[in-house]
Amino acid sequence: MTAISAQPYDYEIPEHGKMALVIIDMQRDFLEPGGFGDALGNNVQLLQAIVPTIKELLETWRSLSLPIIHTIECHKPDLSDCPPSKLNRSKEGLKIGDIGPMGRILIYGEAGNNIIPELEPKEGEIVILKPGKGAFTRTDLEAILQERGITHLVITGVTTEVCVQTTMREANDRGYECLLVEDGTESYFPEFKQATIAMLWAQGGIIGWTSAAKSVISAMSVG
Ligand code: TIU
Repeated sequence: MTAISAQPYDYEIPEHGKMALVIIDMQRDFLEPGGFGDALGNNVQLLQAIVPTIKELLETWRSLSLPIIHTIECHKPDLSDCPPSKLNRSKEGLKIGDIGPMGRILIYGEAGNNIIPELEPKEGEIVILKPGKGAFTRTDLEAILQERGITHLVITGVTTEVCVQTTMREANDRGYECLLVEDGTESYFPEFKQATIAMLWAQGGIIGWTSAAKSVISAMSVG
């Protein structure tokens, strides 16, 4: 067994097949102009920086035949899975379900809802469609992890303090050992990203670990 150099201390790599790469919501809706992130008033360009890093992690997992999980934040066309508490958050701009330049905002199957081409899932990789921020909420993720014996999650994606942090907290409460890749996650608010990283591993790793992608990749290559 080897370990990844991480904060607040090393993260031990489990036996082969038990550690999944989780890529959260790397969709056009969050990374490109005209999507959901843009409609909420954010500078979506900020999220582009992590694409090559996640791609490198993805290629590492693929080369080692390890489990890969992609998530997509999306809703049904009739919005029956989008409660008013989510639909009515923003008072300005396009809302979920409205027609934007890449199709209906945050609706499954629309062009803007797809994962960006650079990180497109391959056959055999798990894709979780999630209506909430957390990837365990109203999805089959927990059942899939249990069925496959996955115990460790290396987490990437957007945005750090919203869907990424919520998912990591949900996972930790369910008993999964989680490591967030610091340069594999991004926020529209750099200060929120930094605060999230610090709060996840404070108090002796209260929610889990964080590490740099190069530390993850080098440990995987050795192991
Ligand atoms: N708005 C924002 O920061 N995030 C989301 O709405 N969803 C995700 O984080 N994926």
